[in-house]
Amino acid sequence: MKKTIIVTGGAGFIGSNFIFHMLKKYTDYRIICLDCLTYAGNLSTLMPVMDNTNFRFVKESITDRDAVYKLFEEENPDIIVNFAAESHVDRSIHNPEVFLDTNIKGTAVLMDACRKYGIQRCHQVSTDEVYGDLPLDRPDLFFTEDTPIHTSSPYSSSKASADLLVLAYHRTYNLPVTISRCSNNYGPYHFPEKLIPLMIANALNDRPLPVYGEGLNVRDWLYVEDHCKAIDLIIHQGRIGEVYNIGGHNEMRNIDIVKIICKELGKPESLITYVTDRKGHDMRYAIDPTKIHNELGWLPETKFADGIKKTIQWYLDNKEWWETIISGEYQNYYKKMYGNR
Ligand code: NAD
Ligand code: TDX
Repeated sequence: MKKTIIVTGGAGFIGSNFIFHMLKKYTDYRIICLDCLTYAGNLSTLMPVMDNTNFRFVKESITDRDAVYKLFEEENPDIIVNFAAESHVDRSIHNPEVFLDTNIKGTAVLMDACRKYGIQRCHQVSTDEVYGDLPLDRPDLFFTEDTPIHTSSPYSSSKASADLLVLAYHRTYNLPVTISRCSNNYGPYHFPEKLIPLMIANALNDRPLPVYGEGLNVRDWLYVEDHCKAIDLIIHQGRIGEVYNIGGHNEMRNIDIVKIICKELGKPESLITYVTDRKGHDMRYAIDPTKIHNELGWLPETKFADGIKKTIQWYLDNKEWWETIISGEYQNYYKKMYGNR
């Protein structure tokens, strides 16, 4: 059945991949991207779908109540999927405030709109970081949906606050919500401030590869398309009021990721430079995806060995996309973050 879906944050990494997935799979759905185009939002990413008559782009902030209400009045959406967020942990350590505004207050505005105008499903895209971290010497431990919230950074605290609000709106106002908590994504259109695209871009430019601390921190990597497919399943078949963890049991140490990138690009490991560690750096993330597998039949399809090759090839084929980004304001960011590290 035809649906209208508002996708917030759709000019960013995962949101744009989700829009591509949905427009391709559901040719009768109307998809509206609501994005205020922060430094992380990129309209050029959405160019391939701009002329699609089932797609509309709206440049507004999720924190702007009037703009959000107006959009709900215009579009009468069936579903909203909230990707819009400040998403970079390092930036949250330098400047937490915007994380609170966007990630918490913005989420509340969207849910108020859902209450006021009605909605079939309000889906919150959350993160495994709300569970805090796991020790390196306990490989038997994983995050389940019942793992207590225990955050480390202003970023993860803001995401956890949003999750709590979403669940409160469900219990208090009966809002039909779902939440997904995914592990680290990688793939096309990943902003080059994050580990994998930053290392690819630096390696291609023969610049140092800044590994925090000793590079032993572990992340659980998932190809972005697999995340998008999981959200697609949850918004159509997930149980209202439920949280679903998403992850593919693909734990890797940062240093090993960087070495793989060097190898794939034929660059020397001597580019690797160990720099001062991130403050409060989480040691290990590891998702137990049993619930989404058992209830919705979801399983990741892309193996890391294939996904990282595809991703690197995408960055080689789309140099203009990331070179434009790193030639602008990004230079100041890079100096501030890595200059004296
Ligand atoms: P991103 O930083 O690439 O994109 C965020 C997008 O949100 C940008 O297009 C930006 O312009 C937009 N945005 C920011 N503030 C906004 C506002 N006030 N109003 C409207 N739009 C706004 O982020 P991403 O990596 O694509 O992450 C998307 C979501 O997924 C986030 O909620 C993040 O917490 C979550 N998540 C990310 C990962 C990951 O590995 N990247 C993993 C798990 C969960
Ligand atoms: O230059 C770097 N050097 C480095 O060693 C960068 C940018 C990162 N790192 C390390 C820090 C982390 O241990 O690599 C790991 C991954 O870092 P990020 O790419 O910044 O991701 P992370 O902090 O794990 O958070 C990501 O996954 C969960 C996303 O950015 C979040 O939005 C998501 O919620």
